[in-house]
Amino acid sequence: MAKAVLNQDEDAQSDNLTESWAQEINLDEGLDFSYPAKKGKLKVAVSDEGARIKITENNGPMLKEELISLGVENPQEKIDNIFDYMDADSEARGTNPDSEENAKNQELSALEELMYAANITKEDYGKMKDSLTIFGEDDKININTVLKAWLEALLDFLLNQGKIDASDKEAVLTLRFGADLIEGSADDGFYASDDDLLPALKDNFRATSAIFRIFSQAEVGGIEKKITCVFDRKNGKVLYWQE
Ligand SMILES: [Ca+2]
Ligand SMILES: [Ca+2]
Ligand SMILES: [Ca+2]
Repeated sequence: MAKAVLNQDEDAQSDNLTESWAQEINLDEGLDFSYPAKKGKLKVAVSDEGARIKITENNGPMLKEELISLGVENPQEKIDNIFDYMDADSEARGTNPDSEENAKNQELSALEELMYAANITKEDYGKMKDSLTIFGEDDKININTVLKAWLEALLDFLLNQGKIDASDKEAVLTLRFGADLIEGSADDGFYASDDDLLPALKDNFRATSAIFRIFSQAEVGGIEKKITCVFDRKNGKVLYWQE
């Protein structure tokens, strides 16, 4: 059902929160498609994987900003630990000699594998898991679906680097969240296509997404089943499946 909604998407130039896939769904909670079926209940929630930051070396500096705003302690060290776990070599970067211990030295195949990286605690993972991803056709984030807190952090990062100025930041936030600057209110807007993005934002942001996370929860005869899958709409491939 969720796949069908995604495949019927009305606008190829933009994926944003006014569209059917998100419209019927509260991005935080998911929509309850609970129907009083004879014996079961079903709940489906779709979220945009492109609203998350992809864990790549390129995105390292932005990841650090994100970890800081998520309240992860020693963010630079944790990022070093994560990249050491993934990078092909066995040389510890940073100051922690244990950083390469038991490293996979390959790309992650599931986000949960972050917990195997040196010094990444369950608590760290809990803070990071809803904001990061290992999926994405490139390193860019969908400016139309990213949460306000993350968008602000990323814009501040670009501001500090001198890539944008304060009025650029204000213009982006006003476009996305309206004059009230409140996320989720009636005056929120979106970018209709990549062409509308400031040139300085195009390295980090896009207006569309290819990859979505679908969470479904079914209850039949008192037995509950939860499935999370990550789905690439472009090629119809399931990238991740967890029951
Ligand atoms: Ca390394
Ligand atoms: Ca390594
Ligand atoms: Ca608003």
